Amino acid sequence: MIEAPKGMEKRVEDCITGLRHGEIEGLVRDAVRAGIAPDRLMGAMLKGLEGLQEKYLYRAIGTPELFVGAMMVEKGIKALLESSGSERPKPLGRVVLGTMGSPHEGGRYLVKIALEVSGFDVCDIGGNRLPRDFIHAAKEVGADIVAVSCMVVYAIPLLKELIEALKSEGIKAKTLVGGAVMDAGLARDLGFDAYGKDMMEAASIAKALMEASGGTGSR
Ligand code: B12
Repeated sequence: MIEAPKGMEKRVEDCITGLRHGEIEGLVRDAVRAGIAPDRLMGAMLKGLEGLQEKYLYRAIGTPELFVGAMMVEKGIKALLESSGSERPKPLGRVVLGTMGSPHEGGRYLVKIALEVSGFDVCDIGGNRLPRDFIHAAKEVGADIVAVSCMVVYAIPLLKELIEALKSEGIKAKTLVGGAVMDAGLARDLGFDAYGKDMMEAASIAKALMEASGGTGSR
């Protein structure tokens, strides 16, 4: 019997919130075969990730489970792209993402997956990055958004340098920052367009930044 599309989307979502990591690829492939549109499946995986974030906030799960969930979504996206071929949804925008001045990568990974499952193309430039690395990547990919993870206080002056360098290079990409030592006030004082406290905010704020600039970033 062919399952109703809504039922399959819910199963994908529940698979992620239930952390049943062995099932995600098969479920996504079955859903594609059943004719569910890629953007609906991405939406189902995003809901799954949202569900995990909620559990995390209520301390029902810890950080390791969040990473398992993100890895499941990464596998799900890969299975979706492999099995849906040319039907790939048009990206919402291009994001350059990196960690400024330190090697921390956990938060950046979660942010990357949340952005990807929300429909963004993400160019992850890694950790221990300097302003010039962001500038180089933003020019190379034509970034709509430059997103920075800032995990240590000694990277804060580099954030200021980055904002100045983006201006002087005439790069009009929107800027988003987050990480353990950041908050909204500091982000504003440094000249960032937005601050996000976690991966889900990173995704929703990136969408809002794109909408505010008419869907094309500010390039
Ligand atoms: C794990 C860890 C490490 C690991 C990193 C391993 C790795 N491969 O990533 C290691 C051991 C390498 C490390 C090293 C150091 N660390 Co460290 N580390 C941590 C720790 C314990 C956890 C970080 C983590 O993964 N959190 C889990 C993830 C999920 O959370 P998160 O990263 O905060 O990300 C979330 C949000 O912040 C947000 N977010 C993150 N990035 C972005 C980006 C955007 C755009 C948006 C919107 C949102 C967003 O969304 C994420 C999830 O939803 C933190 C303590 C802490 N509680 O944060 C210290 C911490 C960040 N480290 C710290 C320090 C000082 C260091 C060292 C400098 C220590 C030293 N003296 O050597 C070195 C760095 C050395 C160097 N070479 O530069 C300090 C920074 C304090 C400060 N005031 O500067 C912290 C806060 C610990 C502390 N309380 O002192 N560290």
